[in-house]
Amino acid sequence: MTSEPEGRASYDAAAAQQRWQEFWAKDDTFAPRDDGRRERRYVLDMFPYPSGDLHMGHAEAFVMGDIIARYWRLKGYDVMHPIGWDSFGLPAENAAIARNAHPAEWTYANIETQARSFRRYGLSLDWTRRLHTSDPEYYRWTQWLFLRFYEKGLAYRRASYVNWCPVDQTVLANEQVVQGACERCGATVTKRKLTQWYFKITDYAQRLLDDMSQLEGKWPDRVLAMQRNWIGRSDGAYVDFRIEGRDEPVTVFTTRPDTLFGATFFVVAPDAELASELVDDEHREEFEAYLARVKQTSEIERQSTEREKTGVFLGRYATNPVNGERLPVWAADYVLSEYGTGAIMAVPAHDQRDLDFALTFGLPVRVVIETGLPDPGSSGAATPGDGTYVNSGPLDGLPDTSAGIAAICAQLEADGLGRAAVTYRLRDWLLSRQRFWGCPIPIIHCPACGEVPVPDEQLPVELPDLRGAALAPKGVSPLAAAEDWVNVACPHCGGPAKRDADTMDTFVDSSWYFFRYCSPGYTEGPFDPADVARWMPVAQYVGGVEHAILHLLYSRFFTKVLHDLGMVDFTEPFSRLLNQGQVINQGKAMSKSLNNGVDLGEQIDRFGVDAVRTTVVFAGPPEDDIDWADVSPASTLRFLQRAYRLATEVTSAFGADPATGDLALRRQTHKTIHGVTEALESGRFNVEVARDMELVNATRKAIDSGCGPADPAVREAVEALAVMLSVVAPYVAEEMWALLGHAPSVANSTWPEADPALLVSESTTMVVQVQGKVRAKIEIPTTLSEDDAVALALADPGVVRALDGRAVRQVIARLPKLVSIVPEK
Ligand code: ANZ
Ligand code: ZN
Repeated sequence: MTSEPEGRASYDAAAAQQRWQEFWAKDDTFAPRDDGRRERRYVLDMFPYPSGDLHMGHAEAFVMGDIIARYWRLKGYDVMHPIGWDSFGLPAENAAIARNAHPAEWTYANIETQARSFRRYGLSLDWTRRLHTSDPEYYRWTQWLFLRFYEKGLAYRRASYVNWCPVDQTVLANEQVVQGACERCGATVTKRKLTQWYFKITDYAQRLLDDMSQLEGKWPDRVLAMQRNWIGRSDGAYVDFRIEGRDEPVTVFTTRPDTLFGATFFVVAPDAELASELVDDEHREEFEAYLARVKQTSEIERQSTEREKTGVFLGRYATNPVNGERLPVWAADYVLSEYGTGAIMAVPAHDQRDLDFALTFGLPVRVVIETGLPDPGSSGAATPGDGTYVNSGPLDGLPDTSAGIAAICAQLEADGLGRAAVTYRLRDWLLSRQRFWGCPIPIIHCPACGEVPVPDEQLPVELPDLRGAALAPKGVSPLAAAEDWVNVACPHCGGPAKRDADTMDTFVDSSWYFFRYCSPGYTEGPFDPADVARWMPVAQYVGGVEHAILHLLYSRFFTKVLHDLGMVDFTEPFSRLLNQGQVINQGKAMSKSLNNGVDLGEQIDRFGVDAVRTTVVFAGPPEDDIDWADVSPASTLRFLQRAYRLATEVTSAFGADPATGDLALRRQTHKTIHGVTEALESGRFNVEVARDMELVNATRKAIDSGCGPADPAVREAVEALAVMLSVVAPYVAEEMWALLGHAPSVANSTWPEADPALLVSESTTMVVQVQGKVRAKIEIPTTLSEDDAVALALADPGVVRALDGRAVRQVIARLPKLVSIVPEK
């Protein structure tokens, strides 16, 4: 398309944005009615963090949710599409330290900036439900929920080695350690032994797996796969080993109990209590030195198969329960303290990690499964697969692994030496943080009574007013140093006690916010169960794949606990999930160092909100990444201007009957409605834009060289366009709607319906047979009458030749596809 001719009407994006933002705000256009007259649907965008102004990533994520919300509203659903902020967290605290301010100042200023930008971006949000997790009236309920978890034994404290970020001076969950580094600041993470709070999510491991059946086909497959891997169910057995000189047996977890006869040594995690307990005096010094090194090593490194194996002999022996063999006990860091039981039987012939270790330290390798592959001891390659049992006592001769496992488990069980078992990779959720800007943990530590929950009626435990240097990281929570705040009377005995000075991981705040949206002002609980029952589960959740694991897993866990508390009657919070792609530039993620950032505000200033939104949507399916170097907001803007101009040209009267209009254009209009509806239903939002473009072109042609602007078919086309476009480009659509004579707003109109009669294709190929042989193929209008069709067939030269002067005895017409002619003999 060429550029716009001078002097034609065009829409003023900035003025339209101003006008309609004001209208939508005043009219509360996007607040749900909640009157039960329409089916309810809850559309949720992932919780924004107030890090700064909106960026291109937000532009993509939020337009996808907005399309769904607007489309459903037009389809007649009562849509709830709320907004709020996940407003606790470290960046605010670090900014506050740097500026000698309170984290709230930075946080709430950023929220205001983002809120303005969300409004400008034309999102159909319900602002009446707005919440912030750092508001005391919100975190009161985060604390209340914590206490319910605590009462159920699902929140508990224990000492263990935890990931420690030396820069942020706080513990990190395993999930927040990325390749051995702190997810936030990049510092190398080390281990510290600390007493921390955990949520017992492991109690829900199996349900988190099982309930995924509800999400199959509704969540992206890759997200389900990531959840499944993270939970990591492993089927195997526990086997008890005697350790010489120790009364208690030590249990190992193995997925291959059938290789028990091939165990040649025994390994415990160096950082497990057991290792320090087992090591004899002769090896203690060496062991302590090794343990110190292990603590500097991240769990990811420890699991790397590339790394050379390290370890220390502990001077002790275990006894193989099935054959009484003496197995040397080692400590080695490839065994993790927090998985299984923290101890293993090593079967080097059939486990690569064990083989690498055996070859490094000269330990024996014994094959107990003959696989036909080269001997592991000499090849260096373990043979983990199926084969024939050898050297395995009662297992010898069994046909396969599952028979072997069943047999050995039965025997172990009969002898009281083991049992079939399931373990999970999933660990309990470490939720305490030694930082200020988070939700305080509502527990009081009393020297006499121990842990005492803060009584419900004393919630919220509000943060004290600390700012600037008082927040600087010092290894313990800044709250611990706030004397006035931390020292309290024990609610139980009245004696001097101290508040728990840690705050909660912000993932706790965001694990239940979607419930609060259903009744944001509720004061009797975190939410009104009746409101939640009406609106939830969320019909459509939209957000980035970076939340594929933790946020979703934690939200699913919270939902199940709320279910068990009798507060909700469903077990999965999000019925459908859409992961939008990312916006990149010149093939790479946008970054300061590459200087390839695209500023959303600047794009909007240049092209207007509608053009930016439409460009994002048109670039490809929502799941795909968009390279901003490959798209053209300028040409998108020209398309929107062409659409707008159509609305300025319609001259037929408001309400003119389209049935009297141009048939070809009507067909195009209804084909477009049909195609766009299908595209939106199947999440191919880019296709809607392409179809709308075709209809704009067809309407243009109809006005310029066809039926002209007064034809009611033109009005019908432009009205349909305005409604359809409104989900993507709401401002220009509102302008068009007004130009067409409608009262505001197009958001309150209804989605157009395609007339099936206008969807049949306009022409088709009719086959003409003479005596069963095809003699002609004729292009005919699908609506051609039978008489006309038969006349056309009989006049066709090929048919005339085939008849060769014979009279016609019979004509069978199956229109519009076939006319079959039977001549006289
Ligand atoms: C003996 C054996 C023989 C094993 C064999 C495997 C193959 P997944 O599948 O990941 O659950 N293991 C158990 N606890 C461990 C820990 N704390 N740290 C490191 N490794 C541990 O892995 C289970 C297998 O990993 C277990 O089965 C154990 O090695 C090892 F031919 O036991 B196996
Ligand atoms: Zn007390």
